[in-house]
Amino acid sequence: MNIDVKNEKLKSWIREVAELCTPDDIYLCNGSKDEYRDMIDRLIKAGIAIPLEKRPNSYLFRSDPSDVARVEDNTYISTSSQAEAGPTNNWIAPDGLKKTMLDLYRGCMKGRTMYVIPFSMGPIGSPISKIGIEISDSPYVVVNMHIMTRVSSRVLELLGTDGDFIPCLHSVGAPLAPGQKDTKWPCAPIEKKYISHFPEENLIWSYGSGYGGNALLGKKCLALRIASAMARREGWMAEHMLILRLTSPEGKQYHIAAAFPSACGKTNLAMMQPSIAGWKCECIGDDIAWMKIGPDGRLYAINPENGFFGVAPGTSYSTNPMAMDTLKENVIFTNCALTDSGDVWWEGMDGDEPAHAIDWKGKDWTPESPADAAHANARFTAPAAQCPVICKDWEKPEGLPIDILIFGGRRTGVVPLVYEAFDWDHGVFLGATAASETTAANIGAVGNLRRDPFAMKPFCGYNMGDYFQHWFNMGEKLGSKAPRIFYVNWFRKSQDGKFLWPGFSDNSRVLKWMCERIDGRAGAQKTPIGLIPDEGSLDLGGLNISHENMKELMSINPEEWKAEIPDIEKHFSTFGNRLPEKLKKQFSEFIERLR
Ligand code: TSX
Ligand code: MN
Repeated sequence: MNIDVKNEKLKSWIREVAELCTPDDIYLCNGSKDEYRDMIDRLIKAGIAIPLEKRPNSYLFRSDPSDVARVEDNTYISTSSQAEAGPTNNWIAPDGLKKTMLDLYRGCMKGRTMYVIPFSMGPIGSPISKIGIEISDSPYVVVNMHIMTRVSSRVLELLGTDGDFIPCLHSVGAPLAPGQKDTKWPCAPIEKKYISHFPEENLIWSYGSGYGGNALLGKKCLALRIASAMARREGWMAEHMLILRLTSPEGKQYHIAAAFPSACGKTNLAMMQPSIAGWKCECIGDDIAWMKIGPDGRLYAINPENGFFGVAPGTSYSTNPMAMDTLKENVIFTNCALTDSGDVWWEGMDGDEPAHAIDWKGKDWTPESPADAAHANARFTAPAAQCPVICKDWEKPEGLPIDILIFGGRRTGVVPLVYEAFDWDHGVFLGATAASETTAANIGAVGNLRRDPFAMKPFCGYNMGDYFQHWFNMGEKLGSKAPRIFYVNWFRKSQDGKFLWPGFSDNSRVLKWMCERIDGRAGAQKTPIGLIPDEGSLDLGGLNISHENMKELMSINPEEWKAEIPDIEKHFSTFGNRLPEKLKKQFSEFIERLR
């Protein structure tokens, strides 16, 4: 082995993996700009990265058509007992899963270079940060990790000889025979894809996919699945939440963390610019929050990531201008369309569709083509630091104090625009019952109601019943210093099928109401589901919304809510004896209030 590392655990792990996967070469990454440049240059020469004339230092990649999204059915939480993984996770016993995967890993890097990627989730050296090392045979993974995490040799220095790290092993699962020509996006067939987590030993093994959350192991695998299990053991929280700072005209700052299932516009809210005069909004993160109780007893959050890995289709100057301005340079695009002028394009972008483009599969496309030009899950990978509204304190090592937690979902009916939980425990009930109607962007039939507790269903690294209990435990520790909890639904429709709420920038009005609740300046009315804004307490100034529409938007129909009870019961019953007593109590009190 020709590479020089001082950390004993790392040294032996690299040797072990090299002997198992038998790569042609081993390369230790240092995270430098030169390294990025070199990798990109080689990918351009191989025809894998397409430089974009219109965006400096930006490149388009096209994945294999079979490798376009996270593979939830092939994702495993491998704990010694199945009960520990719980009903929301796929489970295989560690011994069996490791045996299967070792057979796949044997010789899997033949003909390839094995990259060793030292990275930090969270600012390097922050007390909340965690160090991971990803070993991967994918240069696409290396360049994306450069943007999404802090890749640096400083991480190795920090590790010293005996520091600990989270090993993240990744292979695209496509060894090359001598002389065999490589494909542009090597990967394994679906039945050989495994995204495996061993939370009892902080270990990640991913095989067969080169895409996003399957391959960039710092994100969903480490920062959510493994971190959530660590967080429970260590008394903190790893959540699927955006983080933002709202500043009032008087200059008072409020920090908000919000959890939404996919297709609810989390990245849009993270970068939202208020429509109300004098209020300012800054982005801290768009996907993951790690939260710890600080020395003053409050809950402090950091964004462990270094970039945005966002869905491109639907992103435009009208839905998210700050994201569009983030994407001007230094971006990796995946599965977007390529225009004749050397730019990327996707469905929902501003302006006219191009008369001709190359679609995400590399084929000619015109507006007459039956299929979309960009894949519905096409992505941008962009440095968070170049977002025009990134908060100047986004990398504060101690994090930022959270005042407000928000849950939400996409519901055409039943759920009002906003309501507040009576207290922390009631807020946990709201998070645990959070649900969203499926859209074309999800799997399954459009319009089905899917329970996605805390937006963590695909990301909780242990039994979700225990996760609910962990939330109650955190509430007890936080006591009167706990953030207040709210539930929102931007997507309620009128009888004639029109969105009742303008959403986007006008969501600032809802956030303002929450801030005024915190300060005791806005009134609320008790209803069976929670506290809703007093009439006149939501700032609707300058908004063209009729009194009738506002009434419909905020209406609570007890009969409709009673109709939700059987589904919540079914949802809760899946957790068996792991369902916390406190959640049963919340549920029966909810039913009682609806009587
Ligand atoms: O992201 C959204 N947000 C949050 C924004 C900060 N979207 C897009 C969701 C898909 C990812 C929304 N869509 C929001 C919203 O608040 N609201 C809606 C529904 C809606 C769509 C269009 C209009 C109004 C509401 N108006 C016109 O088209 C003019
Ligand atoms: Mn996410």
